[in-house]
Amino acid sequence: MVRQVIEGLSSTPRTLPTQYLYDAKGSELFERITHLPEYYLTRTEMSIFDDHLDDMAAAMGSDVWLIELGSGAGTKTLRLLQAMREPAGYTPIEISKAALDASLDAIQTEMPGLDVQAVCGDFTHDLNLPETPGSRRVVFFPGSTIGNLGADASRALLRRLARWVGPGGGLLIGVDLIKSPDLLVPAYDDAAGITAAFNLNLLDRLNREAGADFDRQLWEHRAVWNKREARMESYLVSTRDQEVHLAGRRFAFSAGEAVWTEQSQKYSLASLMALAQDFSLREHWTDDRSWCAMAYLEVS
Ligand code: AVJ
Repeated sequence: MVRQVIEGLSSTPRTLPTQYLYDAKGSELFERITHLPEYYLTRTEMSIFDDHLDDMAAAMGSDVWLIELGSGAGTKTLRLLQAMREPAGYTPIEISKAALDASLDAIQTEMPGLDVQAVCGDFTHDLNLPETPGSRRVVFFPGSTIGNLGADASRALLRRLARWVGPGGGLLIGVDLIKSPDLLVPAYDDAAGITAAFNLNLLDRLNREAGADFDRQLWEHRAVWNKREARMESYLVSTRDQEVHLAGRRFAFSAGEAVWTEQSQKYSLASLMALAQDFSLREHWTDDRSWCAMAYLEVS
């Protein structure tokens, strides 16, 4: 963490590593974000799920071993598994042991006969997956989580997923579609300030876990729509000239200087498929306002 933070603060423009937004407090704040009136994404994806669950299960076919990336609480997954025709098994991959254990409890209670082989780990790194002999693998990757990765990292992840599932294997992926900044900006800068608290929480974590001395009173959350790159960008902006210390180093910030903490890529089906070169688009589903999409891809 210290090495990554030093690297980020030494680069131009300055960045802080996005993945550290999700400590216990950050995960709790993100959960609150998903209920905000401005944050349409979770609700909209759930409505696509409600309307097209059976179509998704049918597109995936039978004898499927479902692998889920960042399974979290796994509410969508249970419904998907129940709609699938005799799933061969289920592998949730989740970095948080606590979240993994909680979701396993729920799945085992609801579907006691299901073969579940969990993996606690970081899906952006190569992982050892359980053997799934005789069944087709389909990766489930909802929530536009892929949007937090840059183009290179997205391409690399999608290439690795294609290798994981192999020829004939699938990917059911949820993405947030390009829409008006009038909807996007408030979704990432809500009136109640929950997203600001989520972003600023990163500084508390770096103080606690990396020995930094950020004063969160001297930083402000900012959300910007980058039209050219089709992504929302979140920043922490220094409200005055100041110095921050970390691991024996000193970082000077000027008033108004922005540190980039998160990107949330927005997609068209074409831009998604341009990243997913090893896959072909089989089917996709959207909500009635076309704000989000679930796409089913297969390795050709
Ligand atoms: C969980 C990555 C999909 O980018 O929309 C929400 C995270 N950050 N509000 C997103 C997030 C600020 C979220 N993802």
